[in-house]
Amino acid sequence: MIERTFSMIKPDSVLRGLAGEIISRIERKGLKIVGLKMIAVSEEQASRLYAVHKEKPFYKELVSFIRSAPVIVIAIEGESAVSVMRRLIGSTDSKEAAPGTVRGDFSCSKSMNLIHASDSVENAQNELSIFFTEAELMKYERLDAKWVC
Ligand code: FUP
Repeated sequence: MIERTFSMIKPDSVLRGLAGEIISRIERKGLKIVGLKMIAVSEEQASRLYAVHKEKPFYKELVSFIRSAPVIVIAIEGESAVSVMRRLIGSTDSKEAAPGTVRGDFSCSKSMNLIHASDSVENAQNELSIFFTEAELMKYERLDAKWVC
């Protein structure tokens, strides 16, 4: 099923010059980028994105990290896009993330783990609405669409 998902290239990736590498992996996988922009995350956006973590001991640090430098927010479309992106980024704790994944290849940290991607279609819809208006999501077809899945 064609799904939409939300991803965020976090401050550590931007500051380490890894954004292009990560975007490239998403493109090369065959997923379609339908929205993309560099932003400074507002306090409100951070608290909406991380609402489920509000009571966690790491919440304050999480919000201050995500607001510490620019991020790149990405709207992605494709066959099973939610689970494909989750596999492409790797497990939360980068020390345990498999080689070949973004986190597995470029990070050893649990908190500075380079990238976020929604973990369900419902969360994707909600997270997309925090960062994109409908008008910002582009409609086009990739020329290689029928070759990649
Ligand atoms: P993920 O969906 O893989 O990004 O992971 P979670 O939604 O469980 O966590 C969101 C973010 O909280 C992670 F990207 C990093 C941070 N986090 C910590 O800093 N410490 C923890 O123990 C767990 C998560």
